[in-house]
Amino acid sequence: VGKEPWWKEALFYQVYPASFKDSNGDGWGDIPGLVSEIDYLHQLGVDVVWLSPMFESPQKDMGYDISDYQKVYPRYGTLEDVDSLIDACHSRGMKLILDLVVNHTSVEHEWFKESRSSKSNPKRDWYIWKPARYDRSGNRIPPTNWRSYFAGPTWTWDEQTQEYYLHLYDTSQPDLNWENPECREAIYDNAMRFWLDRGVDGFRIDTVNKYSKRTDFPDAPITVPNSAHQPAPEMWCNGPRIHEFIHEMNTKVLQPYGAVSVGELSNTPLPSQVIPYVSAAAKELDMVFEFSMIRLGTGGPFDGKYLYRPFLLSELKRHVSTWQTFIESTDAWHTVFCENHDNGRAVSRFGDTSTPELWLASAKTIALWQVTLTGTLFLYQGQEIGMTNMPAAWGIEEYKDVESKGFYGEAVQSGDEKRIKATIAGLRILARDHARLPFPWDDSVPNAGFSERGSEEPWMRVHEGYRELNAKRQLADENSVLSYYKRVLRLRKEYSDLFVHGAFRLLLPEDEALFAYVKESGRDVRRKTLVIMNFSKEEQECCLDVAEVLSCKKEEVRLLVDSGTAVKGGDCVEPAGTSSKQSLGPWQGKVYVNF
Ligand code: ISL
Repeated sequence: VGKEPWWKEALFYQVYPASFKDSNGDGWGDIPGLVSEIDYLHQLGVDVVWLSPMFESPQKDMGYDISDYQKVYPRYGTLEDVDSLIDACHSRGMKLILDLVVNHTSVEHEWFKESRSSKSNPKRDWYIWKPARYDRSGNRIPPTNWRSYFAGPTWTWDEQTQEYYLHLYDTSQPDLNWENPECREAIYDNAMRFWLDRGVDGFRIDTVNKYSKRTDFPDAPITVPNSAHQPAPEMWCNGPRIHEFIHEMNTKVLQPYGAVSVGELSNTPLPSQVIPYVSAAAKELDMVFEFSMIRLGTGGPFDGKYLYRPFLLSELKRHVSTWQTFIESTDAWHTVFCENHDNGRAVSRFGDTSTPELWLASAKTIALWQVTLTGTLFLYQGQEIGMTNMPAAWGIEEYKDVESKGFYGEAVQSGDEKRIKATIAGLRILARDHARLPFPWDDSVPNAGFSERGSEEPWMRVHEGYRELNAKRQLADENSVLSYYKRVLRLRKEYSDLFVHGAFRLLLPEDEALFAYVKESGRDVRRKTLVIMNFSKEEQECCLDVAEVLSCKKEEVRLLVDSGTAVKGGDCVEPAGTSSKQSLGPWQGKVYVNF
């Protein structure tokens, strides 16, 4: 579509380095391992690899706690390995983006070590330090009552300098002080220009809406009774200077390098709040991740995140529709994703894993759903083979994530048996750990091709379903989830005016089994597509008259995709001419076009 930026139609693929491919048998994935599988990604149709943090880190939050922006965590490799990765991508016409984590560093970062060394250190003001308060009985209490994301207060006391430092996440992740201009310059130089100069093409920007905090540091209103620490995102999300800061980052770094950017916008649920970040005219970010859809089923992000709340398909559709249409009549752009390293697997959350047939059908329909939505599409490693959550029988000790442990620990501390049970049940669906299991490359014993034979235990246990569910097997099977992804990803590009750019209209909003929408081309309003998917395990009758919805004659309707048809090679395009009544089998999806 004319002079659209390249990244609108590009396929992005997130690699979580610890879990992708281990080349040296130490039980952790690494960059040489990723390089060795770059053709796998290329053949899938990936245009841009987004690599989650591979920087030096004590790994309290799997690399989102960085102790040196310019060093590679030794288990992941070396700077030279990153150079090889850049070459491997560029020589295939692909790009590489890194994770930019600059809301906070690790406590092990030199900047923080200096900052905490004394009140008069020149870097003292690079982090957020505050004196204690005292309650009526004279006990020391933190400067505010804010609760952190991973449980507990957002403040940690420093004995040596007798002040508290702020951390929205783990106590080992102190927040940088973006109010300090020197600190901002150091971030741009150290964490951004350094990598852009080496040839990296841009960044996924972590927690991009949290740099500007309220500087009067008020207490949050009490919304969780009997708790010392209160949810307080309004004190630090979308804060007073946030747009100024991001605009500065854009004009000083992103724009001069032509770097692509996608910002992570949690706790920003309103389109009116999101638009300023992604409006092209604002010159802040190219794209953002918005979380309403992916947060379905979770409780509040603070105290109750893992208290699972079942949801209806109509709710899911409402969120999708809101975010599909919010960019219309603006110059903003949107992303499409249903997985990342912070969420349970899509097929376990939105699909059905109760039988192998339902797993296969629902994984394909999730693929069809994602590839037919407007925006830039992001896949997370393993989504393309329909990876599932860890087996329900695995014990709580398999959950290694700092957030899982924080919420579970808090439940245990409460001594409330019901809450402990509910938290475990919630973790089984929602925990961030599920997406972090080693990638099953093949059926080799013991590590599914993730690590060499006879090597160290992988840092997380391999899913025992790997003999059936692995990439090698799916590559050889044209009816696999992987083969299906490849085909529908090709169609997404071929008909990008409809699938990547089309105007979305939800049909049957109240239907709790069928997910149907029509999309219209901006190039030629007569070109339309209808997507109908059965999001249930029962057969469904659909009352839509396909020709009428597509505003064409019955003979002009073509069935472009039918996820229920076993494909015998070639493309899945079949001529149709269709009756008005549609019947869809369990998790079957169909796409019709009128040309
Ligand atoms: O609900 C949340 C956490 O419970 C989110 O809103 C969270 O703030 C958001 O997903 C931020 O995540 C990112 O930064 C974190 C890191 O742990 C995540 O892995 C990363 O994606 C801190 O760096």
